[in-house]
Amino acid sequence: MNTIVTGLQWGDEGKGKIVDYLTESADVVVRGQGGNNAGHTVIARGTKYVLHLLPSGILWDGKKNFIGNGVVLDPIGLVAEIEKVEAQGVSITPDKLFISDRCHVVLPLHKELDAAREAALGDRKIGTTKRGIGPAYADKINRNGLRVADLLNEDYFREMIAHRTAEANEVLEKFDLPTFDAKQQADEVLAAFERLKPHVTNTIPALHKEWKAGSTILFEGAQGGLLDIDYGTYPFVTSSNTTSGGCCTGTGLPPTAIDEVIGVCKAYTTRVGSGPFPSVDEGLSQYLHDLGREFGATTGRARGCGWLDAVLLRHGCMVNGTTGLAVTNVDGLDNYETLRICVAYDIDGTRHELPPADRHAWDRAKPVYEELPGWMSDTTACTSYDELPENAKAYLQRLSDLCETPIKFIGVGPDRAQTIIR
Ligand code: 2SA
Ligand code: GDP
Ligand code: MG
Repeated sequence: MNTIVTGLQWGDEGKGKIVDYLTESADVVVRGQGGNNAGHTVIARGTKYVLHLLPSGILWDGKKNFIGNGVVLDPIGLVAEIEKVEAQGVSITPDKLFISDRCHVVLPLHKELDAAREAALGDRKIGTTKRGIGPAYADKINRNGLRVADLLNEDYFREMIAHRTAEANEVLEKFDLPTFDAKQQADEVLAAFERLKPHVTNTIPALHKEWKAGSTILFEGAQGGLLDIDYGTYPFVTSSNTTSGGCCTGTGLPPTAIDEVIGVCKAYTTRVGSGPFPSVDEGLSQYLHDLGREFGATTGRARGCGWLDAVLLRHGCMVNGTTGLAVTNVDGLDNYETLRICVAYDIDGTRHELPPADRHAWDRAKPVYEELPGWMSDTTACTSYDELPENAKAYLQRLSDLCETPIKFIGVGPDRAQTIIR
């Protein structure tokens, strides 16, 4: 069985934990989009790991991890991440981590351009992670990007980075921002790349070989469906296809290689960065932040929190072809008396069961809520569905009905062991 694990909300649904859980029975874990904007938290053997570019399977011995062609790769960031994870006792060897030679490279100048654009947008900023993701994907689409294969050809890389730096400097000068020295930038990127070189390969035939040999492959999605460049809350999205299709274009494994699509959602909704969030709720945000929860795994930003939004989940299940749900953070609602689920939006008096395309309509979208009684008890020690309180089961059943998708996993705590299978 080859399975995609994808986020159904605005990221941070707990994909890292679910992927880590499923890795036990997988041979291969592969990332196909995004970059080190991602922050996937895994708590294994009592240690907390936050992974950005490394697939979550890296924490296991004997598993192969692939960074596929659709990922934008920051060599300096990846080396820092490898060093951090190695300092936590995980070895990262060329038989464990494979990097596609087709990945586009995130350069230091991309990060600066990302920050410059955000500053220029002022109130209309996207709220990016400032990891250079947008500018790197823009260069890719503009056919102006540099790929990992280009890093293997040092002279060519230096020549191209000189052109790209001159272009970027023109923009940066306009904003009175520090400009880049092409040589220094190339030196830094190439120095970092030395650590990565033994991992670089043509991952496409390597993945096909695994597929044909019957290996179990897990696709690790990053960000979430509502941040998808096509299906998300444009323009407040990331720059890749975060939905299941992106797993194919980003790895070279075709749709026929996929057996299951697990959509991960929290039992409530969170969002970092700007953009529409109809079911946001101040009281719930405060409650969860007071519990020390919902801070960004990459930037530490406080995430806005709100009620479960079935409009978004319905759309996400449709676009992803979700075959099963993983509902995480059920324990986050343990002590809330009355819970709400947004079942539709009221936009100018019309009921909408799916999200609108018109960016201005979002400002007028009023959530239509259903109320359900909370369970007011601790679920964190529950190990089976039957052990869950009746009101928790009713809440989950309603969620499943609204999405027309069965629930296969339930998270009642951050630890790998706090996962209930249905
Ligand atoms: P970008 O940096 O160009 O991809 O930002 C564009 C939008 O995508 C959102 N985005 C994310 N949302 C949730 N989690 C992400 N990863 C980190 C985490 C975020 C953090 O796991 O917590 O630490 O702040 C992630 N990455 C990108 C971003 O907020 C913009 O709305
Ligand atoms: P990802 O980006 O989708 O992998 O999610 P993040 O790691 O950014 O954010 C999810 C947060 O929820 C992390 O702090 C996880 O440790 C935590 N988490 C995941 N599942 C559960 C759960 O079922 N209960 C609790 N309490 N925390 C969870
Ligand atoms: Mg995250």
